[in-house]
Amino acid sequence: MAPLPDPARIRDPRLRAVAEKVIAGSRLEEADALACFATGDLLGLGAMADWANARRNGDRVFFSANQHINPTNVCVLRNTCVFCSFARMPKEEGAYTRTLDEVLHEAEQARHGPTREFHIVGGLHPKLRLAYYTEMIRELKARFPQVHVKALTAVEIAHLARVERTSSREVLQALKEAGLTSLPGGGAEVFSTAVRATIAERKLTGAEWLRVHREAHELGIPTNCTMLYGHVETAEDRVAHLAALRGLQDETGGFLTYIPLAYHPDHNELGEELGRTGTATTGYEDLKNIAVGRLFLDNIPHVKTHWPMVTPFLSQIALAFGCDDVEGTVVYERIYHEAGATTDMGMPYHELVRLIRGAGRRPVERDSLYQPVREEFEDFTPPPRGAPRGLPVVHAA
Ligand code: V47
Repeated sequence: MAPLPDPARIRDPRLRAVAEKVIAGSRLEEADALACFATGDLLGLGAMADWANARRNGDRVFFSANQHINPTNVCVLRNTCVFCSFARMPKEEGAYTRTLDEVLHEAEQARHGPTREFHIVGGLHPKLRLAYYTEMIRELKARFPQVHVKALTAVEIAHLARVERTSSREVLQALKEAGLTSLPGGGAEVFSTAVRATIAERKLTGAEWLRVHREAHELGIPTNCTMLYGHVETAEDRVAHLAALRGLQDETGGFLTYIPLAYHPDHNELGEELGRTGTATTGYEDLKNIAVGRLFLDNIPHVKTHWPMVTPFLSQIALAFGCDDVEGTVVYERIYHEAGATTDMGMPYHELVRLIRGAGRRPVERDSLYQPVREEFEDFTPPPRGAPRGLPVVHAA
């Protein structure tokens, strides 16, 4: 267990009252979260979040052997989600839509790796029907029965419901019957109506995003949750967003992990408007978002760092700032690389183990439901130099 944060050693006096609550296990108020976002005492904040995480998760850090698959980048919101660099109009250069065989082929390419999760998200294609996705999930489960399928954001679920002229609950039910395990947390962005009007005008509202997740939880489908930060949102917007996530979790208990997503400004309209390139957020902001997430979301079991966005280096540091969950092997990441991320497309399995161990933590390979898959790495030998990067490496089960 990390050493207890001593309120007397926290430099920012406004954080001392927060530290007392954290130690007592009392829930933080929105004003506490605002004080955390406002502080310059990053190490004091980190010590509190590290302690809160250690109390819950000990020194275990979870990761998954997963493969991201993006079946299409064609999206009806292409011109209105101004922060996104991934989406294309149907006839625009670079637009693609995979056939089912192509998706299966992409999954087969990583078959030699120990994949335990397919993470499937994409654009809102105007013509793709629900059957395309149910068939995809059925075929993947038939060929890879041990692999969990985490697929389709709340935004895609609501879009499919519109295409099919049915309810989002019906869509979720059909996907569950096909073999869906859980939903990823994308599409939440920031729930504030004013922010959404600026960055994602025609996307479903925050209330609708929460409704789809509530429905999933009621159907026994656990989900993840996210917040996109580092664009035009204020600290108040962030805290209101976190409060809404915490409120739903109080009702349903269906969220597995919270992932703060750092905005990337390259090749999108918003980045141009803001005059930013490269990295929009700073390491300070990235670590604060992890720490505040851990402290405020006292009812969500895990907080995940998305290394393709914030780099493996910062993800490793995040493990001392309240984070117990690292994005997995990924294999081939497209969404953030379109937006300027300079990280590798995927991370070999042994590098994830090394990254977690290097932070003095205990790696635990998990499945999509956070059940441990592998905790012993004594016999673990990294692959020979020159092994392909971005593809998971074969290891003993
Ligand atoms: O909703 C899009 C974000 C999300 C940009 O559930 C951008 O385990 C930064 O939600 N800069 C989709 N972010 C990805 C997502 C996710 C990622 C990893 C793990 C999980 C999980 C979920 O990507 C979108 C949006 O918030 N995004 N464009 C951009 N330019």
